[in-house]
Amino acid sequence: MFRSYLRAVAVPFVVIASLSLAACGGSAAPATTAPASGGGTGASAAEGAVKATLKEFTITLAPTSAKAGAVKVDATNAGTLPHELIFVKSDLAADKLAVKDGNVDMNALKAAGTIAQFDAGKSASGSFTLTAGKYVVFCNIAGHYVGGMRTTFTVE
Ligand SMILES: [Cu+2]
Repeated sequence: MFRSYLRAVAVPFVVIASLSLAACGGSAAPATTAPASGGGTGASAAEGAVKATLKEFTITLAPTSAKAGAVKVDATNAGTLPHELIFVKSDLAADKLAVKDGNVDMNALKAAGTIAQFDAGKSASGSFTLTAGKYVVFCNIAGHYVGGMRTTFTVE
């Protein structure tokens, strides 16, 4: 009488315990999703394009030269203010253009290419036909050229 009572209680307990153990073991850890890796430099700019990075107050061109003919310029505004990009053919050093009222005096100069003012965080591009020679490249928004937004570019 006592033995059969024990068995009647014990057996269901063991079955339940092993079931819940199995349930625990069966729960798989959530799959970890590896973040997609950056994978290096990614898509490169269009072949032959010059990359221009504008900010306060520098202009960085890469590369700093191109073959004569059609030159595509992809400009990125990495700064906090609107900027523009002007190419002028000149043998002068980047900081030697005539300045009037804080800006490059464009009266005596002819732009070989211009990317009109565009906002911070944006990109803009232009395709210019450039002949061989030296160029000064700058931003002519008030005070920006004087502030340092100027560099040189060579067309071979
Ligand atoms: Cu500027």
